[in-house]
Amino acid sequence: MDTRYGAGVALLVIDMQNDFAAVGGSLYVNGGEEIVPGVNREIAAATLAGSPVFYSQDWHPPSTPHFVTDGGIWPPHCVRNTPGAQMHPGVTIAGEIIRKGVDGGDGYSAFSVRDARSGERSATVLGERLAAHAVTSVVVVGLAGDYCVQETALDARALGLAARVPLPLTRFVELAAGDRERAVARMLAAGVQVPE
Ligand code: VGL
Repeated sequence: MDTRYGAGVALLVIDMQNDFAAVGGSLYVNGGEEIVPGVNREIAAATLAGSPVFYSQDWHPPSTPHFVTDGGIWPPHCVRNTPGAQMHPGVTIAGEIIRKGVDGGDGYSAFSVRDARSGERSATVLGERLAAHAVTSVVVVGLAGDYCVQETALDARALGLAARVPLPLTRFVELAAGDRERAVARMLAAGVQVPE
């Protein structure tokens, strides 16, 4: 990856959890485990250059309108305190873990959570953490490219940050055929760099 880390740049590692990244996970994203070595190299490069690394962790209650069992669209996944919610054991942890989806919100973006019932948005601590580090540019890797990675990158742009999503370091759910292309197009339109 030709990303240059250093002052003002942060690495965001999105939802590298067993339910998404491990074969057999309840919302396994095809090929999720394949990106672990590359993500670790990125974490090492960021750390070496002094860039902060932040991790998001989906952390749902057992019952949430996000799940198909309660009116949502997703199989139950990343239920707090279960093995599926734990980080993939292969991923190096070298920074703060920020939980999302904690109170029944959807938790797609690492920056903000939307309550499925009221539609109300609330911010996670990520925005303030980045501001405290004077971050102006983020690299977003992890899962999944058409959901949490995309929403995080779009929120970063909305906050005025430069954002980059290296495609080799994500994988896509592709709930519907073409979701990958649509996600890439939407990110490009928002000014996200999406290198192949
Ligand atoms: C995600 C679907 C549902 C993700 C989370 O991490 O991209 N996808 N919840």
